[in-house]
Amino acid sequence: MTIKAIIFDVDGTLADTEDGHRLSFNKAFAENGLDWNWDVALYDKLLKVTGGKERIKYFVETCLPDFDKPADYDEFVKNLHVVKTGHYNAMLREGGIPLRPGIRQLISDAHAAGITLAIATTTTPENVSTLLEVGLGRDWQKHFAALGCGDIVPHKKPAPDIYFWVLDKLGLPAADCIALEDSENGLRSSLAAGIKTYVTLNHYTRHHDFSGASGVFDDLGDLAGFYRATGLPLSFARREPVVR
Ligand code: XBP
Ligand code: MG
Repeated sequence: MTIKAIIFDVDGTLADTEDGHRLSFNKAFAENGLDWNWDVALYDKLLKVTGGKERIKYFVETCLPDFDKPADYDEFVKNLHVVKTGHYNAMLREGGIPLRPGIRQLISDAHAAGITLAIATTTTPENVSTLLEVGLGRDWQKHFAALGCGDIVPHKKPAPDIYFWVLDKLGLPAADCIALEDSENGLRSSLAAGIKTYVTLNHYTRHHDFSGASGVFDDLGDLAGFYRATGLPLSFARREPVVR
């Protein structure tokens, strides 16, 4: 199999973003006079549901059965999510959420080798562009041939919709691509689209079931090992200074 494209998940994969999301949700709740507070343990459970708006509704349904829903509940949730996204983007712009080890080098090595790169994520396009502008520079979009984000598809991960959308945009069969994910929902989504998938772990997903993954890594700090495991036609020439 010659890998023609790498499709990247975003949250938890390109960067360890979920605590940034969690703190931003809490700021939005406080700003709207809600005494809701998502700590790490609760957020770990709520991450079962992908999508920030869907996650808020899941929280209300499962934790606040007596919550007096406002007349236009959808609008209420949408507004909370807009406020949350504002806080999250401010956190990104302050440089608070760097790319994970090896990600920048992998993107630059693969792009230079002519491998097509794409994004398949549940989060919003705004969150992706701010994260990657900070992490890769203003011209970050030059690296990616397709950006599959958030509400562009009717069903979020673990449904395969976002990966089918990206494959269609790339005009490539699943067999020519690999995906990089961090969570069980993400892996189920990419596998359901028929895409060979590698996983990098984080503290929210370490306990997830990664059956079906072609490889599971703590992170991409050892890019040479990742290139060997995936068969990516890339030679790893360390260019980033090794921080001792
Ligand atoms: C992870 C998600 C997202 C984020 C929050 O997305 O499920 O919902 O948790 O971002 P990924 P939003 O597919 O990149 O792992 O509030 O913008 O949804
Ligand atoms: Mg993810």
